[in-house]
Formats: sequence, C-alpha cells, structure tokens
Amino acid sequence: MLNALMGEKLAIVSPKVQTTRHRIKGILTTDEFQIIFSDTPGIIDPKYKLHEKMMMAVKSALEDADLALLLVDINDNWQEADDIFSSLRLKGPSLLIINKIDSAPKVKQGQAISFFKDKKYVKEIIPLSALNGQHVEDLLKKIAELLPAGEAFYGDDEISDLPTKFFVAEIIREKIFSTFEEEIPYQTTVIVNEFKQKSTLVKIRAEIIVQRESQKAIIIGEGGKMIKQIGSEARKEIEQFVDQKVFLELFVKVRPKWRENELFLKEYGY
Ligand SMILES: Nc1nc2c(ncn2[C@@H]2O[C@H](COP(=O)(O)OP(=O)(O)OP(=O)(O)O)[C@@H](O)[C@H]2O)c(=O)[nH]1
Ligand SMILES: [Mg+2]
Repeated sequence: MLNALMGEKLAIVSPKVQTTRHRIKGILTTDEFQIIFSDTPGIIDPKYKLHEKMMMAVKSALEDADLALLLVDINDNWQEADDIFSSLRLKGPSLLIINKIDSAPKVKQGQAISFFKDKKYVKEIIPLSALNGQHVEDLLKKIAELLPAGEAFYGDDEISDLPTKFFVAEIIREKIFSTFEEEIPYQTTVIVNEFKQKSTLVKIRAEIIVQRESQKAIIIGEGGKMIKQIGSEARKEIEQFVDQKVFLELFVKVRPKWRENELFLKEYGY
C-alpha cells in the first residue's frame, strides 16, 4: 500500500506476516501537497522484546497521525479487524481501506462495505487494490482533502527519513523472507555496517544475524549456495535502489536470543 501510494518501492513485501518491523516514513511531495505516510508493523500481541519494539513503532505512528488508514484484506476476518480497529486510540479521523479487491468477487466488496459502514471509527470506506493500483488515486485525493493545511516539513527531494543503509538491509531481509520457509525469517535480522562510495561502485558489507548455529548453516547452504542466491537477488535490487553498481558482501553471525536482548535490538535499529 505504501509503495502504491508513493509510486516507489520503500517497504519490503512478502506473503508472510510480520514482514515490516519498523515505522517507515514515505514522503510524497507534489505541487499541491506534501503527505508524510507512516507504514507500520501489523498489530499483534507481543511475544518477544522485538515485538514490543514493533508495537512501539505502531504507537508512535498513531500518536502522530492526522489521519489513519486502517487496512483490511478483503479475504481476512473482518470481525477480527474490527476488534483491533475499535480498540485503537486515534487522534484524527480514519479511512477504512478494503485492500486486495482484485482477489475477490465484486459482491464481496459490497458485503465488506455493509459490515464496516456504521463503525464509529470509519470516516469513509475505500475499496482498492494496492497490487494493480485500482482506486489508489482516489485515495490520494481523499487523503489530501482530509489533511490539515500546513507548511511542507521536508524538502521536495526527500522520500524518507530513513538512511539508504536501512533500505539496503531491508532489501536483504526481503530476500530472506522469500527464500526460507517458516521460522528462519523471524529469527533473522540484517544490519549494514559498511557503505562506501568508490569511484565506479558502492561497496556494501552487511551482516545477517541469526539466533543459532543451525540457522547459520541453513542460511549459508551447501557450499554457500543459499547465501550466494540471496546476495545476488539483493544486489540487483539494491543497484536499482541506489542507481549504481554495487559490490555486496554478506556475512552471517550468531547472536543467541537477539530478539530478547535490549542491547542487540538497539544495535540492530529497533
Ligand atoms: N492480490 C493482492 N495482493 C496484494 C495486494 N496488496 C498486497 N498484496 C500481497 O499481500 C502480501 C502481504 O503484503 P505486505 O505488503 O507484506 O503486507 P503488510 O500488511 O505490510 O504485512 P506485514 O509487513 O507483514 O505486517 C504480499 O504477498 C503482497 O504481494 C493487493 O492489492 N492484491
Ligand atoms: Mg509491511
């Protein structure tokens, strides 16, 4: 959704839940307006300290927002979404976004609209598809209408408040999400510890952090097969993102229980 609104890929995407772990700001500036979007993790009951940090990112975004976009997947459980939306303490109005309309019959849209239309937190309902862009422009117009007027906060060439290093680490994390099943992506984080501009390319060194030796072996793969694959997929996308040739070096490190460790979490940007 953030990527569709921005017309640019800032947020990594995967079919697995809990892909996003940070609050990611996307700054969209046109001749008429500047909108600052905050993408956040999904709302969950925290099981680890990492989850607590993720929910703090949600909280900070809600506290700042002049307008909330509450997203529900048309194929998910609407009642569960309603329970969560009703419990939020929102500062401003909210738009209820019914996403993925490309993946459901039209009649289901009507049913979803009927379900949500009288909910107290709903200012307006917008069904759309982030995937094919259907009604995304309508949503942008609606957001611009509802936001309070003010001076632009960021320069018109800024697209996020986060550094390039962050997005590089995210791209590598996305490849880990798409390469491995089940637990590995959830036990892993990525940190970029070198980003050097050379004459003809950017040299990047990143560490993939896991919790156990066995996970390190899986990520490296037989004869380094898996890590080579991740590196090559990530490098291509990073090259597009920084618009330069990239030399990418990946290392795997074991940090037992990093998800529970305040110091590690801080070091890894959470
Ligand atoms: N068919 C369809 N799929 C979509 C659409 N929007 C997103 N998806 C898919 O839904 C899945 C989840 O997308 P994400 O962007 O990772 O979802 P998220 O809500 O940010 O989830 P987390 O970051 O994990 O909390 C991915 O496989 C996307 O390709 C859409 O409009 N239509
Ligand atoms: Mg996400």
